[in-house]
Amino acid sequence: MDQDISRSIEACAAHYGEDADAMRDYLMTGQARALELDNRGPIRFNEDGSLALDIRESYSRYGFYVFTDVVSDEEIEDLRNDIEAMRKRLPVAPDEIVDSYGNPALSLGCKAPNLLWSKPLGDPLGGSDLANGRHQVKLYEPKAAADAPAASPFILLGSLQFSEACLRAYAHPQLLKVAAAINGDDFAPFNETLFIKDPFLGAAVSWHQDGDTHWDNPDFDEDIHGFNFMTQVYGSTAVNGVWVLPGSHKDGHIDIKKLVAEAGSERLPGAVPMVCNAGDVIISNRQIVHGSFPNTGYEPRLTVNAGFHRRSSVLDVQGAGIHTDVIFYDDAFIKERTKVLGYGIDARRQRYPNETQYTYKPFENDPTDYTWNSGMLSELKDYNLRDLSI
Ligand SMILES: O=C(O)CCC(=O)C(=O)O
Repeated sequence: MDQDISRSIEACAAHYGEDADAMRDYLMTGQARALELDNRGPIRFNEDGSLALDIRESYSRYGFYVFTDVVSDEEIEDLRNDIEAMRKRLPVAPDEIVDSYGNPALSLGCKAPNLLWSKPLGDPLGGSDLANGRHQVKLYEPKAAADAPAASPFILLGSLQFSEACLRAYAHPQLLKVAAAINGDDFAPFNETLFIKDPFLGAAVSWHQDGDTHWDNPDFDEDIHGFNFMTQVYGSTAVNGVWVLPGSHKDGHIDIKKLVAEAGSERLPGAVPMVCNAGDVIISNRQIVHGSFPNTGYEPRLTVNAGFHRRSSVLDVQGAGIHTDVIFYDDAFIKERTKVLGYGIDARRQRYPNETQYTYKPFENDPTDYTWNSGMLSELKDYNLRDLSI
């Protein structure tokens, strides 16, 4: 990990009052343990295209794996520039309809949920009924600086409709090969989201598991609720990153209130932070117990999240109603939702003509024209009404 975060560990501890020492110790112990795990390195495939067995096994053992140096510096620069430009076009405050230029804000008129705000260093989901109540406890909300804004951007759902760089990153061929290796050649999308953790502002996401639908499915297994790719635009640290309980993705639906009560604090024993550099991509099982503390450090984190499912987990399944209304997902619905992948592959081909593009099996005999033209982003408006929320 390239970032020296000792200053941020101190800054973070200083936000925790009488728990300062406990927090400092938790961050340092967790970071050291995370770096000892054998679950990081470049993406590797066997000659037949299958994912290297040790990677598959390590991902299965821990429930997450850090793929290093996946996204090139050039692409990271594109993402940073595009996301910065996009942020200037977000509404200037939660109830405003104009952006920082005084123009209609980017997300104006969208029917699907998109930008979520939080009070600085808050935990807006924790202990609430939001997202079917899956964030069972509220994390400590440190006090933000007196000059902090009243609210800051926290999560942006449906991100591909707002950023061509995100659309291209979505179709990264190595990542799509991993998606096929884990979820089959006919893998299906989940959703795409930005998690925004600005220094001294970014909100917490309380401990939770993402899955909602298949806990009691007789065919339940560790991969049935899919996974997220978390591309790091600035890197991820013990202070600003997501923490996980390694291996918990195999343990079914977990009573997190009980875990916290038994621990006597929100600092769950055995958890580790997902630490990595800009350009690294974490694959994280959606069933793993995970969460992030408010960003009380100096380094920003911006995660470009994109999730994928097994087709059998979503086909002819009633959705959980977390990211969209409760909807029954049939083949036509999934096909429509998958169009963004076709556009992403073509957008990427145009930007990186020398790269071998990913061939997505279900498109092979599909007559749909996935040609991408710059300026077509508006046609993706509200595409996330079809998120496959399970
Ligand atoms: O990025 C974060 O802080 C939280 C991510 C998360 O909870 C998720 O991807 O499900």
